[in-house]
Amino acid sequence: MKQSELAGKVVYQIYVKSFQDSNGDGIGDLPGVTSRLDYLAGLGVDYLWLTPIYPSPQRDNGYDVADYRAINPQYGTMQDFETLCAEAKKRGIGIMLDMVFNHTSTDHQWFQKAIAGDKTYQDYYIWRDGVPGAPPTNWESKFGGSAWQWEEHVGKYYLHLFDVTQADLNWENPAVRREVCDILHFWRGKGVDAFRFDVVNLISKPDVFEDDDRGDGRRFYTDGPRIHQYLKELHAQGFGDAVTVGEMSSTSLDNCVRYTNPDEGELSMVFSFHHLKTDYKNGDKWQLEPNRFGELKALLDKWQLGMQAGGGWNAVFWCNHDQPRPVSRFGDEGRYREVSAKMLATAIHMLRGTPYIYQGEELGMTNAHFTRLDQYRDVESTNRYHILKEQGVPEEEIFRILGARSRDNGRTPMQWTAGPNGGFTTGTPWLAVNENTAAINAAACLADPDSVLYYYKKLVALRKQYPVIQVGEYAPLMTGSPDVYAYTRTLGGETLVVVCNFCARPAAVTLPALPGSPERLIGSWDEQPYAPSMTLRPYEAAVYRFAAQG
Ligand code: TEU
Ligand code: CA
Repeated sequence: MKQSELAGKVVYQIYVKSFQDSNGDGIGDLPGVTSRLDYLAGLGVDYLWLTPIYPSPQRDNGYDVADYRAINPQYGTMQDFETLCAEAKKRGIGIMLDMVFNHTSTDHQWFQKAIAGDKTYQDYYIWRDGVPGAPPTNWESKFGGSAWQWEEHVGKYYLHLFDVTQADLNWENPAVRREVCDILHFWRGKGVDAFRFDVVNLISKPDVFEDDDRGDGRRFYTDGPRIHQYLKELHAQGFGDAVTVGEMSSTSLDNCVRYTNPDEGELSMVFSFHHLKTDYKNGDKWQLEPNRFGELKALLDKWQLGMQAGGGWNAVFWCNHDQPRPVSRFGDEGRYREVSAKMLATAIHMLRGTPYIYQGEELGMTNAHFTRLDQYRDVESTNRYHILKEQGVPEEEIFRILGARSRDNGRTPMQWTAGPNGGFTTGTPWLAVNENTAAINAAACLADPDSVLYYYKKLVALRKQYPVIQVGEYAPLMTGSPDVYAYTRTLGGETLVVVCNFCARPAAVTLPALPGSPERLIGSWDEQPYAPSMTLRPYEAAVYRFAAQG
């Protein structure tokens, strides 16, 4: 799809396991998604990104794939999937599938054949000699511990950048790359024309594996030596017309321009995460620090300007199934919850790029605030609990850290109603529903014309209505402000001025003195007229449109 078309699209991300349970087993499923299509169509979104729906031991909730061409029976049948696709299509909505090709589950038949001695399938993975207790390199798994696991049947170590049950695939092997293409063609044959590629910039490993004397090894395999070659191959194999988004772990702007400039023939767009690490201390997710707002703004500006100058294309977002809830992280959970949710949405949805809405974000859902280990399900979080415990961190501090950073914050079930389990399930939910579903739920939002939900609906509609939002030039404003993120979008003689007060106190702003009297397209508070000097209320966002003169 061309960037000019992508510019008018909005993607809604569904964490299937937590979206809607249809059969009372406490686990979200595909018929559940189908039952909510009218709600999703009401938002005006164009694609539904489904997190992995394939057979999996669920060690990493589906990002440990055991069969790429089937449906996890917990989520339903292939018929359920085909029904979902057909029903979504009737509503003008496409399905985006999540493709996890950096690794497979060790339950996958490829890995099982490898450890049974099949040399063909051993070459599907990454093995290195060593002796038990002495891994080939000091690389660390992103889920903690060594990135190498000794496999006694093979008598070698295998690489796992994530969980020990997620064995990295050997993309140097043409047979692996052929398998990937076959899998994509299989789903294309089902009418799927959009794909998310999980940590795709990690698939190209270095020719030589060596210890990292200044990090966890990521500098050797991130945006690796043959990554652009592999993505070009995929594109040439008939996926150039599909909508493709690459999740880029610890990537660089230069690479992301190359990944997404249409002239390169690689991907449609990318997720980068630098703007979601400005509350990390020393780059460590598990060391809490107040959000460095100046750094956040500078990163948003850098990536908007850099991708714009390079002809690249950003997916623009605050959250997904790996991130805490933005209202809790960057906004306010209390008095200004709805206002701050609207402000955060405005900041993203007026940007140059394709916006992503993560389930529940449109309701202003918040973090879970779990206080016991048995409430957590995320392997990264439970691993981290034990690591912090072994480091002697007090239990109370551990739960403060997990409460702020755990991926389970974004995975608590969708809050549909104020009723039992938020209307997500009639059974026992696999992960507890946030108790505040009593007040924060879709039913309440649908009944309130001033709700966060209708604000998102309007943002989506504005993108479709105004080319200046889709393809207008981005330029920063007020870059030195400690409280306000502001920018313009211009197209022809038309200018949007976007201002967002990220603070719980009023903020004075100095804005361009442009000719004409603008209309306010949207705002998180009731309207105030535009003036070059004005004061924004707490968490106030507003978008003013100056029409072309003459
Ligand atoms: O995430 C990549 C990844 O690194 C995330 O796990 C995130 O950066 C990290 O949790 C932040 O601490 C993708 C998927 O989105 C994630 O759910 C999977 O667990 C991971 O890859 C492995 O497939
Ligand atoms: Ca179910």
